[in-house]
Amino acid sequence: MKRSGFITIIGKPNVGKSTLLNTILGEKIAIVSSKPQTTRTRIMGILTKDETQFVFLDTPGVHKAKTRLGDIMVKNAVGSITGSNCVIFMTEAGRTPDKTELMLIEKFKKQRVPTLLVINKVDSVDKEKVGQTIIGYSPLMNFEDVIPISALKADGIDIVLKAAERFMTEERWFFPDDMITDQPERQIAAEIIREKILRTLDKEIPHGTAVVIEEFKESNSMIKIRAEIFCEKASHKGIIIGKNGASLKRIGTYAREDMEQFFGVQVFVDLWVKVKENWRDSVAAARNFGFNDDN
Ligand SMILES: Nc1nc2c(ncn2[C@@H]2O[C@H](COP(=O)(O)OP(=O)(O)OP(=O)(O)O)[C@@H](O)[C@H]2O)c(=O)[nH]1
Ligand SMILES: [Mg+2]
Repeated sequence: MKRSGFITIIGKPNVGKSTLLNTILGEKIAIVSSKPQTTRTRIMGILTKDETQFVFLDTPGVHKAKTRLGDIMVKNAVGSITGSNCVIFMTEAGRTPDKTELMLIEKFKKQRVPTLLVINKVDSVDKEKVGQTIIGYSPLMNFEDVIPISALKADGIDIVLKAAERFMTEERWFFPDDMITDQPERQIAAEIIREKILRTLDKEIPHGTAVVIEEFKESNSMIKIRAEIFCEKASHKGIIIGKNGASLKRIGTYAREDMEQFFGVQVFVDLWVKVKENWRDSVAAARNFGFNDDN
């Protein structure tokens, strides 16, 4: 009998949710950076193993939103709890629970969703700290399991899968067994470019950028991509482009390398930078860039 179910990965920004998703799938479908609020939309990752299909939902980090975009991100993350067979509540070793996390835990309780506490980044602190984190979080609710892991080093992943498997139900698979994500290729291309912006530039600039794929043309086993990078200020545009275009060139080169690996063909990337003042605070502009809060 086939089994399947939805597992939402949720927690504060930067704890390693997207890293976990990529490690579980063995394929990079969600972008990762050392900056908080990297993930902006819900990202579906599908793992079909033997008779079980796990449908993971990686979500934007839950934070105290300061922009309309932030509001939409948090709403989408919290909304993903509903209808999930279980939730992976992720935090990182060495941390103590804060208000945002307590709010999330209240939601898990209210929705009576089975919750696995996953404590990530155990590779970065000593064992004693991991123990303290377990003691700090465990009493907050009746967690189904408490699992220390390192998403980066792929340590503890099997235990997470085994724990989640208990909440999969007997039903037909929702997706073909060779499908790993529902993201269209254009979206993956846009996200790869955004990851390179996050990794190349400092401070607030990357957070105010959005990437729109204007052209995605496949021909003769190569893909030609033209993308527009929107930023919030004219001064940011200059920084993104850099001296003699050096910064934009670097972003394009890194993006091309990743895309060639992902798509398995030669890729040509053409990047343009535009300004759309304070778009993160405009619902209309955010919608135009593909963010909406109606799911
Ligand atoms: N040392 C260590 N670092 C990790 C681990 N997992 C993730 N990281 C790092 O933590 C940072 C954040 O990782 P992400 O996967 O982008 O975190 P996220 O929770 O998806 O963040 P948001 O999308 O902003 O909510 C990156 O620099 C990762 O390399 C881990 O197990 N150990
Ligand atoms: Mg993420």
